[in-house]
Amino acid sequence: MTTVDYDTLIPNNVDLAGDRRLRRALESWHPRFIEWWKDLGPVAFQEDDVYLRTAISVEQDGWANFDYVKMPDYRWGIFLANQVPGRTIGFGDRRGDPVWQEVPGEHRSDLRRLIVVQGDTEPASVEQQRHLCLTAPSLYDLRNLFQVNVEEARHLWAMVYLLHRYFGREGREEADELLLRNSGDPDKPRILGAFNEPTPDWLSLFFFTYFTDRDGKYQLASLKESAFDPLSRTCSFMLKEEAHHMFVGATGVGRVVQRTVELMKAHDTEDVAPHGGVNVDTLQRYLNFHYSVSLDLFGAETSTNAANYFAAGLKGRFAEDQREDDHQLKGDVRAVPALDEATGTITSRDVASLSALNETMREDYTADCRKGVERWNRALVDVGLALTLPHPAFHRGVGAFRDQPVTPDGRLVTRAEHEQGQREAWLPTEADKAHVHALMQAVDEPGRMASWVAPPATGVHSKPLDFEYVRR
Ligand code: BYC
Ligand code: FE
Ligand code: FE
Repeated sequence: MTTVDYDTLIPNNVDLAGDRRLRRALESWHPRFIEWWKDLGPVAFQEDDVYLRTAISVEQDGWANFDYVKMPDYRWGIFLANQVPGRTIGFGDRRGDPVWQEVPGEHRSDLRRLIVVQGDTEPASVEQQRHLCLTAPSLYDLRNLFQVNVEEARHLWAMVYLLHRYFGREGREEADELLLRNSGDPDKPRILGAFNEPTPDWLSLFFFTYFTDRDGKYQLASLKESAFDPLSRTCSFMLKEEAHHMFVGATGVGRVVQRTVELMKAHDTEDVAPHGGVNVDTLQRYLNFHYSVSLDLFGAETSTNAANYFAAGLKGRFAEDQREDDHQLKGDVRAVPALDEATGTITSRDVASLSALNETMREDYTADCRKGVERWNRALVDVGLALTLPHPAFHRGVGAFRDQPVTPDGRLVTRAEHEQGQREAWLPTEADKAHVHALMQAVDEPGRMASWVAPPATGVHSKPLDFEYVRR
């Protein structure tokens, strides 16, 4: 068990008090972080009381405290899950060796890169979502948005701690850069594609937290396997918070679906847009967009980076210890999807399993995504409709299918056909966006919901639904 120091500027269980240099480095980063939060965090409500959860411990029970807090006063802390005594490396060439408490010189730049990429996504998502507080469909949703935002900012702290503590001057410089790149900035964009896309409305937010935060779940889970123990312990604790972000997405989309079905039945029509709802075909197009850009986040089907990270013990697979193979994969082969240029068809080819680890993770992710879609479809059965995940080759910007004219059901078509489908049927149309935009009217009366979304099943932390989750 590790003790939590909650009295200092930066709550932590990493004994900052005992490391003066590190503490001072982080304390000098702190005001820049606050400045960033005020400049690029939520555009309003910064001085209002929000009913938030704050991490206070890493134990199973009672790890979080719920209370009103003004966001700039949120206690962003540094928490590592408890050290597992005698932990050994679970995969790769060094499987069975003791894990590392310091960074081995030969893996310094790879580990730094992984931590920087991870760290870059966290503040990026806060930036993407900064305008949404003006149009929340309820106070309950507004509070959930802020909860996700403060925790993503805490995830930034988690990565900045690792950079400051283990990577010297270079690490401190990278930590500064994490505040200087900004989502969608033409000169200094965020590193990964999906984190430069705008999140212009709440429907996008619900799909983003379902699909893109779920990439976070898979990436963090694979970094949790790392031989670099502080990274492993950091990610382990982050995953606890991540569950709520995906909950916001899964229940958010579910509530929109539920409302759509109610309106369809009440008005006996598939077109619920005139009645203040979102049509199922619009939902499908939003789903197509967010799923496909999230698939890109896993990288190319074959990657020597991924193979090297695995062999070196830096990044494992999802649930590595539950897999029944040798955890080294030397000489193993598997099929990955491929484009056969000669025949113009989607096929597969055999490659070394080690180089296909991005694809392995993407498949695990897809199976997980499908579960939520099936749950949403249970509500849609009543009206004879269903949502589906598009084919993985659809609308891709990374890997074998990059910029290829593939339909959502996985057919390679002509460029002209593709362009038309993309504009009119497969991705959110201008009309979809205009309608969704028009629905985005803030509702700030406790307990009331916007027209396009059903109420959640329960409130937050056993508070009633009409609790004043955000107090102006
Ligand atoms: N956009 O060899 P490849 C989260 C680059 S989300 C732009 O396949 P690799 C969160 C790639 O960098 C989780 N560029 O790449 C969610 C490489 O560049 P270089 C975030 C891309 O290394 C919601 C080149 O293309 N965490 O936490 O095998 C809210 C060749 O690609 C993209 C992580 O990602 C892209 N989408 O795999 C808040 C974990 N994809 O080297 C937070 C850490 C690839 O040729 N990151 N490229 O210059 C990684 O493990 C790996 O970097 C990746 C890429 C899986 C992302
Ligand atoms: Fe995160
Ligand atoms: Fe998240």
